[in-house]
Amino acid sequence: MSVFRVVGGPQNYAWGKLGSSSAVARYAAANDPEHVKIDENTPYAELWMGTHPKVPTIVYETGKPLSELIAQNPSKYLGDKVIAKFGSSKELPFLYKVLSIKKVLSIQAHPDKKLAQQLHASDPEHYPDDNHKPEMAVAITDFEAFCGFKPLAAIKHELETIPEFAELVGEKATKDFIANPSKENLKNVFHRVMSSDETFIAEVATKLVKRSVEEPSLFGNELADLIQRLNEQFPKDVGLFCGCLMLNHCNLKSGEAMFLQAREPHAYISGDIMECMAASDNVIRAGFTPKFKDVEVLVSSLTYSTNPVEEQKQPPAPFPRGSGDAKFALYDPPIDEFSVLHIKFDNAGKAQMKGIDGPSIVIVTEGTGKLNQNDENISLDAFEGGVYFIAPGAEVELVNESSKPFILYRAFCEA
Ligand code: 9C2
Ligand code: ZN
Repeated sequence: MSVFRVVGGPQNYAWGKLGSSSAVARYAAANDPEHVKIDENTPYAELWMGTHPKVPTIVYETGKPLSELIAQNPSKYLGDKVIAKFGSSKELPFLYKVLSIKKVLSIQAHPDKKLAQQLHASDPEHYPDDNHKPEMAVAITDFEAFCGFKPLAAIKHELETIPEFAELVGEKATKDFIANPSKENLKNVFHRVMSSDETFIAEVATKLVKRSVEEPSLFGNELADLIQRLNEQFPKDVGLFCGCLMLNHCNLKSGEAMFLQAREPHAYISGDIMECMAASDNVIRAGFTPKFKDVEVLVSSLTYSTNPVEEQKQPPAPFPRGSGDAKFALYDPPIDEFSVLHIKFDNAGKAQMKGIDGPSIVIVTEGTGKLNQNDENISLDAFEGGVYFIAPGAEVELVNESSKPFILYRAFCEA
């Protein structure tokens, strides 16, 4: 069979939305009602779909790992080009997720391949694999995030006008940056913030929050709100400085996407997204987190580039291999491991997708319909939360029998 149902696994990180308010919980429970009973007091943060050993996706019919099935016939399930390019005959090159975000995630960056190999060799407990993790977020709902450092001029302005920022950074580093707002001095400022003593951070953060309440216009009102909101989630945290003051704050509407290369700082703040990444779980964390922080590695590994938010967005492109009554939008970032295709029916109808030369995973995020592979007489019920594997080359027909929207997101790798 070249198209079949699979089951991913939820992750209950503390920042996830609670119980059935989380799309992750609803999708996971709908796709695997026998094993996932929603607990309304538990956060459901991420739904993983892929072959990463931490949460392996299972073939619904057999209850066995997808990677085991792939290993039995790698050419059929990955395709020879993907095997040759990525060197595995049982693992998917990408990891695909749904995220439902209630509280800010850790401020973080991900390693490139070289650093991932070093980190995994020296500290496998915190760096569970040796792969890089470039990633793309496609907004399902309104979505808010930190992405990349603010322009140097903006950081200079904040150091000049927000006394608590200058106080934390210290006189010399502040002066040096103001005199010469360079990459090197940005690294220095970031290092000063990240390596400050916790008691001192808490003291200065308390004053910063107070100032944001009393003089919001000094920050720009939106930033003052953000500081107060995130201070409620993580009181007096260093993230108020290294995140709110140093990183771009961006808002995406449903259908907008952003792509993050390795070694770029970011944190997701709120909303539901599809997230696709190279198959890795390597995270180097800085703030807003109870998890392990690795300040020295983080400071030494970032690129310190200051790209405008607009340049980090990944605009959708047409998908000429799709036809019929659905609208297709392709998010194809400059990376080999993955692309994401958004497929949307507004009304009843049929649509066709030609074969893709690599493996795919597709999830239904809204509505019901059919997923057909007509050469093999396969016709699967498609429902909200349903997840399916599509082998290389398989043509797929989608059917929306109702007049309600039917929406799917397909991640794939084509070498
Ligand atoms: O799973 C993040 C989740 O590591 N988002 O954040 O729980 O480690 O703080 P925490 C990861 C997610 O795929 C991601 O990279 N930017
Ligand atoms: Zn990330």
